Amino acid sequence: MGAQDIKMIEAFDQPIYITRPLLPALDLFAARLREVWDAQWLSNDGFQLRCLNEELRRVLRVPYLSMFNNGTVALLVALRSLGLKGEVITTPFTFPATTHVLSWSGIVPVFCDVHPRTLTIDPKKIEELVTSKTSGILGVHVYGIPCHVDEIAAVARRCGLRVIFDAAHAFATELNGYGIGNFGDITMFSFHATKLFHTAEGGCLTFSDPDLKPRIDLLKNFGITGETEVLIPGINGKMNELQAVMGRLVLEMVADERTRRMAIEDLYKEYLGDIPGIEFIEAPSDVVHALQYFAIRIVQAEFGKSRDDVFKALRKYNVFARKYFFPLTSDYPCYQDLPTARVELLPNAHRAAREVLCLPFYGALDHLAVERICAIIRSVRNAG
Ligand code: T4K
Repeated sequence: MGAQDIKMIEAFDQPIYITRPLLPALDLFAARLREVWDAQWLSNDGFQLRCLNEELRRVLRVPYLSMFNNGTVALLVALRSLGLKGEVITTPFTFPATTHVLSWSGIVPVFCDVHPRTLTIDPKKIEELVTSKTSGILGVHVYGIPCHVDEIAAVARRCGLRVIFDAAHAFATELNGYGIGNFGDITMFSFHATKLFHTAEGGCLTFSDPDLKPRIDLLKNFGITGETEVLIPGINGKMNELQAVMGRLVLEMVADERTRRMAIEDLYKEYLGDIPGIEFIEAPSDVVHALQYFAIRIVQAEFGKSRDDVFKALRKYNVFARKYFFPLTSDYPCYQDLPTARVELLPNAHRAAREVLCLPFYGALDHLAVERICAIIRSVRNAG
């Protein structure tokens, strides 16, 4: 498609969003709800939750798992369960939740630049940020691309730090044949409606230390140990039975959704692959990747136009691509005065935040729509 063809591309009648949630057939949902009604049990370690817990433990291939009402509260509990305090080294290229949970826990976020290719926390730059106050590292498997887990483990061992991974984007990701939830001390998964696997809102923590299980379960249930005994200041992090019902039905749809997303990913690569200045963010070959987002980088010097030019053009055609993650969390007014938030210390993260764009990506996305989205992107390059 050439420059002259831009006029021929029509805007979409309906908005095309970055994602649409998987929704089970309503009659199946109603039938499962009947079980909940019959049991008259809506929350607090119910039957549906226990079933989902076991099903997810098998899918994620982890020894221990604890379900939560959302991923953010799960992260708060992860920090508390490991007793993290002082400073935690983390990435600014993430959703607000990752940085905010540190702040909510009275911990100072220490921003570390990201690796230029994987966009995850750069393991080579972590050690120089360690001080006597550092208690941990909080990495993000951004877009489902795994952090450099071995190098991070080595730094953590040398410096006596705990490691938490935010795997909000990395459901069922595998690294070297292991479920991604097996690395670090604790991993958090988000089950928000926008995630490939979801429970409308929800999340979980995975870990391999059996001693963490009772502690995490206690922390997410107010610290209650008995009818008349409360041991520690816990919070309400419990997933309810309606969320668990949704999750059990959505889980049955995940394999098919992954197949559909693979086909869409192939189409994007076919239609965009030859455009100078468009780069794909590829998972390494030893990774079974999440298929959560389809993110591209637009390198202005080669493409001729900026990421924001493409973003605005897509909006005109009713396509709601997203700039995950612009701005960096280190640029939020609440964090920008921290010593490690200085722009010159985070060059790779700033470049990524300027260049990335997440395109619509979900199984029900029509293949002709993908073709049209790619034609719009191509037309931006060709436009004068
Ligand atoms: N760590 C990381 C790295 C994360 O990315 C996230 C969440 C978290 C931690 C925290 O986990 P949770 O506490 O959320 O479990 C969305 C999600 O709300 C958020 O969960 C997610 N990351 C983030 C990357 O994306 P927004 O503000 O972009 O959502 P919103 O409402 O603009 O939705 C995006 C599009 O999805 C909409 O334009 C249309 C579509 N959509 C959305 C919803 C909610 C639907 O079609 N149906 C829906 O029900 O944050």
